[in-house]
Amino acid sequence: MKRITLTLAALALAAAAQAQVNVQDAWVRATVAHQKATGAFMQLTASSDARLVEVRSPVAGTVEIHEMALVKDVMQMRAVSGLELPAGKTVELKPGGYHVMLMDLKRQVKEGDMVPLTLVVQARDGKRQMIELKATSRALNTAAPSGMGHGAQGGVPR
Ligand SMILES: [Cu+2]
Repeated sequence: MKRITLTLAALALAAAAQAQVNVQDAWVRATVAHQKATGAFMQLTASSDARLVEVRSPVAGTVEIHEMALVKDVMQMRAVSGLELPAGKTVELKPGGYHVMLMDLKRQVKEGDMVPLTLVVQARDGKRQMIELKATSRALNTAAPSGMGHGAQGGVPR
């Protein structure tokens, strides 16, 4: 019993030292059958400087953080090693901008599905925390990122 109490106290201390990251409006673009990749989008606001370094999801074999970049006059997406979350600033992941790329999808993501995502956020001091959330799947008629060239394989991760 004593050991459990101590562990809880240690966890509480660790939590207090971490940046609070507020996640809003997390959603995933619904897919059609056999589609192998899709995007996840959200707004992130960190209470102190932090960096999104990794995203995991059980629906995808590979998850990357992507940016859009103009390569030879063509907008392409490419993987980045992380996304800065400056203190107090809302960073928007949206179609046509930064996004979480869910690749090697294990199943179709249907409209209305709740897609589990784990965000790994690193604070300035190197401490990492995991944020578990569920993103709602939405079917949108806006232009899909898949319509653009995909530079993830050829891109140089920073
Ligand atoms: Cu992408």
